[in-house]
Amino acid sequence: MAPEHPPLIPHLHSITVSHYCEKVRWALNRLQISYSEENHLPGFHMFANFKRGGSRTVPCLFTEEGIIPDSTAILHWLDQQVEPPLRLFPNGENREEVVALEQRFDLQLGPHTRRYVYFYLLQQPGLARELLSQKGPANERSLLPLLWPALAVMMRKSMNITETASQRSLAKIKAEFDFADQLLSDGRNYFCGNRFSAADLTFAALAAPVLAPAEYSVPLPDLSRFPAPLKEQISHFRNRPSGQRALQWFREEYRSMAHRPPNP
Ligand SMILES: N[C@@H](CCC(=O)N[C@@H](CS)C(=O)NCC(=O)O)C(=O)O
Repeated sequence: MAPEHPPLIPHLHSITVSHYCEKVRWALNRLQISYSEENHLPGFHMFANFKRGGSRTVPCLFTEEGIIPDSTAILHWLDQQVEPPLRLFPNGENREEVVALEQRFDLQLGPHTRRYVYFYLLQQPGLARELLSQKGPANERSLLPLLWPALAVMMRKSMNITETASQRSLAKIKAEFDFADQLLSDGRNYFCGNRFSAADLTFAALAAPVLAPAEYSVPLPDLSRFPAPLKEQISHFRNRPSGQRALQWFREEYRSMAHRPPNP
């Protein structure tokens, strides 16, 4: 007998351009999990989340089993929905290392790439508004020009976006790329073991603001529109070994591996 209600597919609340949301989208696509997505503009996302009992931040995933308010917790939950050979956190000996690296990049890379790039974007309101309002409800997009001054102040305050802090963040990003280059320096294809994992996905997704990959699921502006110092740093990071690898993962590992033979 058919169930009374078909199971609900996970519903993702996102800020379209957010790299933490890209991390979750990547996992959903990779694991071939059907989902719906509700894009919001920054600031408005909170009201949408609160209305459904969710968290302040996005990504926030609404599932039949409850609300999952953090990208790492979401990745772990998604992983449990698929068969072990497809999982992003392997069950074998590399598991602890993958868990630790995923956490590390989440805390030590994600906030810094975001702050560094926003420092420049907020100086170009036209470009910033264009980038932030590519998707999302029409009312939010139409209110954006009016609310922009207040929103820009709020973003600067909540992410501590100052010149000094952005330079500190740049140093932290370089330190994480040093660490990642070092891990890859023995010629391995992935950070842990011989297959793509949550560690690789998290590094690539959260490094994306300083790599501007063509495959990012939201079209990013042409580099020629970025201010010179940001453009220079993007070229620098794109040429680092770990930057090259992250760009390769965006090209080759974004989609499902269901059609490929599982790794041993
Ligand atoms: N550790 C959290 C970080 C999420 C986060 O910082 N999300 C940002 C978007 S990139 C956000 O919602 N910012 C708006 C706010 O803090 O109100 C995660 O992994 O989900």
